[in-house]
Amino acid sequence: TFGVALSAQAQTPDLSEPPAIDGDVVGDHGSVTIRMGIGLAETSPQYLSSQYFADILEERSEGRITVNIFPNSQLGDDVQMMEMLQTGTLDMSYPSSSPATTYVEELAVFDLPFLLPTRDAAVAVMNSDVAQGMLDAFDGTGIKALAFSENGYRQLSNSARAVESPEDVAGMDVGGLTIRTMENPVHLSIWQTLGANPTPMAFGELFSAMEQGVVDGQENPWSTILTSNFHEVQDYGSETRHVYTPFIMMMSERTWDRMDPEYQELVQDAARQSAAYEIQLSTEYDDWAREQLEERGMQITRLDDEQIAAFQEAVQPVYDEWAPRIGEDLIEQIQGIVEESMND
Ligand code: TK8
Repeated sequence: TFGVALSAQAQTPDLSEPPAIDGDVVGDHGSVTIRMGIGLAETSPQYLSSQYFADILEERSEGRITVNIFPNSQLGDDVQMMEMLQTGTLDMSYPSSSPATTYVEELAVFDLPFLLPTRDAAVAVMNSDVAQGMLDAFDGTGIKALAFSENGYRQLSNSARAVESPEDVAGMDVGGLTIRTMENPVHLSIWQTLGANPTPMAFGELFSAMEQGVVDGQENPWSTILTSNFHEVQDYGSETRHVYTPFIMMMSERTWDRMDPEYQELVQDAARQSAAYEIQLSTEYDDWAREQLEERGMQITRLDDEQIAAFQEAVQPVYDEWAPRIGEDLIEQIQGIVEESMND
């Protein structure tokens, strides 16, 4: 069961319970303890689905495989934890795809703004052979990439002013917003193109940077903004949905290689099942989190199609710069999957 701290209770909608754990009990191949570091809080879909992952492993190994989850970036941020997987000082992590482009460059396709217009399209892309091929491309880096799930649609927040247009980001007379970005060159390009002053920064440092005014704002899905209490230091939100970011569930290759093939198959199955559950939770959380943020005083600007179109037009130079570097063929493949999913 998912005990969430009472104080956090108010931050958790009545979410769907995870699917019942079915599947055979695996053979006895010894005891395995997995240390898993994640970036988000215990109330996040990322944590709740990681707990489900742990429950599947524990139940189907009769307690021989246990997973200890360390949330809130307490073991480090996405970049640091991926390095810890490579050296084997951490067994699992769950970063966004964006900082992982240093290992698999093709992942940067997910950072192209407005590429994935609907969640159905995003899920179709993550489940596609070309995306699964990106997970396979981690082989040999020291990281075993197990499954994609949903970080979600990124929304802009800031402490300076309401934003409903690219001009509001650039602040024609008062200067551009300073925006923290993930450590990813396409995100830097997006906010530079919009006239902001982007600053790459680890997620774990972001709250205090906003509290001290080092940055005006950041961009993350509503559920992350809520569960990380960003509304305490951010007065304005804008429903830009400018990028859909996946999470990638990862294991150290050293941990993976030490496990019996039957345990490896169980870990792979559990990763896929918990990733599917995470996408369901993240979907349920999204609108509810935005309402909670408004109740907690955040002034959220909803953008109409025309205002979104103005942002899409303003960031076109990002495609001009990055399409050749990411690969026109890959982008066309992804756009083909998007169109197919929209026609279903
Ligand atoms: C959490 C991060 C976070 C990401 C970011 O580990 O860095 O802004 O969106 O969710 O992966």
